[in-house]
Amino acid sequence: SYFTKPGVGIGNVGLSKEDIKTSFLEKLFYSLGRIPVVATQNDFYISLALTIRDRVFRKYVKSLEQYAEEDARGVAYLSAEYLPGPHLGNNLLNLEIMEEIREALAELSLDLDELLNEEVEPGLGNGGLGRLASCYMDSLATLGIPSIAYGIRYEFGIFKQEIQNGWQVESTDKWLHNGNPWEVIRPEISFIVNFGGHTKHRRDDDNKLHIEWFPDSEIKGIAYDTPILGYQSTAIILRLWKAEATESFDFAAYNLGDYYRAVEKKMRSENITKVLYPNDENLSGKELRLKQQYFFVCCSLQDIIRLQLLQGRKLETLHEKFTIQLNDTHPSIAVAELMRLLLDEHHLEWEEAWKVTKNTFAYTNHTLLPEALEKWPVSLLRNLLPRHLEIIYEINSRFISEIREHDFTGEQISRMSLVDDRGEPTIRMAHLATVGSYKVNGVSALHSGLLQEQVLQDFAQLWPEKFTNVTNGVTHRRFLALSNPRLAALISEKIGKDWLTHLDKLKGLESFADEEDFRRKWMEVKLHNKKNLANHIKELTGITINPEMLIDVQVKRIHEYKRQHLKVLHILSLYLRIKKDKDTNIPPTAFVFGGKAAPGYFMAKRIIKLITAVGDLINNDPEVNEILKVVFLPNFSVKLAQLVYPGADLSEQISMAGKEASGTGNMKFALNGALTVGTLDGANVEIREEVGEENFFLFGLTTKEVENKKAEGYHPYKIYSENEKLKRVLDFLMSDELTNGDPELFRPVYDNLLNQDPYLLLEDYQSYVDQMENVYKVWQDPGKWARMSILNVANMGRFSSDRSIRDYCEKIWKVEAVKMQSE
Ligand code: 26M
Repeated sequence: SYFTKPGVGIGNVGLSKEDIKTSFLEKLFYSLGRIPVVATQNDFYISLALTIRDRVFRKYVKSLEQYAEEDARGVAYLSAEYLPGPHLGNNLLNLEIMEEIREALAELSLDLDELLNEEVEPGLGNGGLGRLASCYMDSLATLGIPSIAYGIRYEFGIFKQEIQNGWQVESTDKWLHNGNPWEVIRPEISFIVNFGGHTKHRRDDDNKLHIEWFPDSEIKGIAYDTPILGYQSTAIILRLWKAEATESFDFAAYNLGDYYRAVEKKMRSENITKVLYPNDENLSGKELRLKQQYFFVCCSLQDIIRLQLLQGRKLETLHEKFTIQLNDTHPSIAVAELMRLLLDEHHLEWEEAWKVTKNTFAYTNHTLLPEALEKWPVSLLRNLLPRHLEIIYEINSRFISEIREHDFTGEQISRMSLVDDRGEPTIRMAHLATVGSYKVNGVSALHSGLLQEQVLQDFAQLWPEKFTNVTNGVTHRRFLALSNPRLAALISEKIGKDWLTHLDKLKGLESFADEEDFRRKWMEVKLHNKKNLANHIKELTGITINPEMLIDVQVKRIHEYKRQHLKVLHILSLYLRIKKDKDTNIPPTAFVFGGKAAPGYFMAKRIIKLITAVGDLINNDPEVNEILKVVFLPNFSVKLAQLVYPGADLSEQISMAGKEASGTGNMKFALNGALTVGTLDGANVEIREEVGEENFFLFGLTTKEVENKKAEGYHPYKIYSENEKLKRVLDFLMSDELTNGDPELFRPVYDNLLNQDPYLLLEDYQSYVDQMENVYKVWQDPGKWARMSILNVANMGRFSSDRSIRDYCEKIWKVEAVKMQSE
């Protein structure tokens, strides 16, 4: 081992307080050229981050040796999005040196919490899908699975959200502004990516067909590596690609002496990794988005092939050494790109190349929403990736010949085709991913079932063994141990610390659920977290909330199917009740919302304005504001999430059944002792099964009932006119009190609900309001509430991302953990 070679200096990377203090001051001095008296808080943060990064890299290098020695099979995770959250705290947790560092800094008159607060998190994702990828990295590292994650190093991540005058206002996320101490540039790991041009077909003397792609532009991708550390374990690499112009890009321009044109072209080519696209936006036809996808896929596949060849192995056995997971269809052009690399660059025959390809990829679907299924216009592909379009056509024609042999109807065959030519011809990326993968999975039991019955039903009929489920999970290290240290300590006091690596152990808490003293301590921790949350709410919004209130939270991207506006209707019903009769028995409640709306999503932005308008009305009405408060937390992020979940009493998971693929916030809330009010949607179904139906507030139609309701003809106006109280609530949307005299303000919401209501808010309204009454009844019995809260946490074991990753390893990847030798 490199580590035991004589004469190899590996520096002082000890974990003792004194070692860290020395390294920290050395970083400040030698890496930043500063001494403590003139250093800024950011200098101190960077020095600490670099100190910790050294220790993390040491673990990484060590594990690489081990993987090489065992010649292990590994996973490459391809995702266009990651939301790792702040690195520093998580690394300290996983190195188990949080308290030592706190003391070391205190001895230097520095406050760890202030330094933790300096970190700007990488917002390289939209929401659930990106955060899931990061939870999976945490578990891959913790479990010691040989793996690497690939993505895009967006210079600007998800936009920053401010609320001005109640409306969402977006600005650029300059996350790299203060420097990024966690990444290392790898200039030697770089690949050329081509675009455009045309192909030429020619036959050689043996009549063998050779196809050559003559692209008309090229870009270089450069690797930036960030180590992600597991708990008491090793680190894996997040490898993000940045686009740069190549040296030859400007050759012609320079010859003409047109320096400025050359620089302009350089800037244009570097656009590719400039900015993350917000999803929920109409992306079809967005050329830059397709360029981003192909760019990172092309670099990642070349890198994987490099690793395969470096280890002296043949490409014919690529699938034996690597499996590549496609996180949604965003990287699905990889199917065509791997074929191109194998055929054109490495000269395999079609059959051989196809065998390797379809045994290498596995595909995870994350949504059934028809508007979210990716389709790329054939015309765009022809311009940008002409060779890939040819390959896709060839895959399709072979696939169609294959299914013709089965008993599929003509209608089914055209439904299954990779090409949709009913209107402007497009390529269905989910079909390409399904045909080109050996496994396809959904992200909750319900969602995987629907995937096989609806969106991919013909494929499931053709290849039933290809389809499986892996229910999502979250890392309880970040979302309990790190973000809720008091609850974590209370749990460990009762059942020991094994739960950090085996979340099932939480089950041991069940036997204490009836212990008076334990319940009291449990609720004391919750109250402490609520005070902390209330303080931050005050700081961020100026709104005062009493920490004794029931804190009722809905944080997630704003979307009509998630039904934030159903919550608003409920709040308005309470408001009208109080206005009518001050002596209702509604318990004091703070309603907390958070989440971003895609900048182009009109209705979602209206819903934010609706929430803030209701907040302004209620928070400023002395008749009501002792009982109700409404808060919209701006710029929801991983950092804010870590503050919100521990302080929540009630978790709102109220999407229309059949629409939320899984949800993962639902798991994070329950893990922190919040009770859930929710529908039978996504992973709510499984959460309820685990915690017991008596510990879950259920309401609303089931997926089947939704289908039937729609089939028989749904008439929201009828519900509106027959439910007196609901009618009053809905009409209030048009009242001057709420709209400040602008009748157009909420008319789009009002009209949509009365006439279409595609997500059945009115249908589910009464059952929701009734279930909320039940919530209030239980809330007024603190002993019962505490018991339910403890039982929720005790039964969350299944929703650890460690379990999800074990499932992927067993059901899909056939990859095993590598045991780390201790140093
Ligand atoms: C696009 C256009 C218009 C409206 C919506 C979209 C859109 C919706 C969802 C685009 C992509 C979407 O899916 C990706 C995604 O983030 N899915 C989420 O993945 C999480 C992790 O598996 C799940 O927990 C969430 O339920 C799922 O929504």
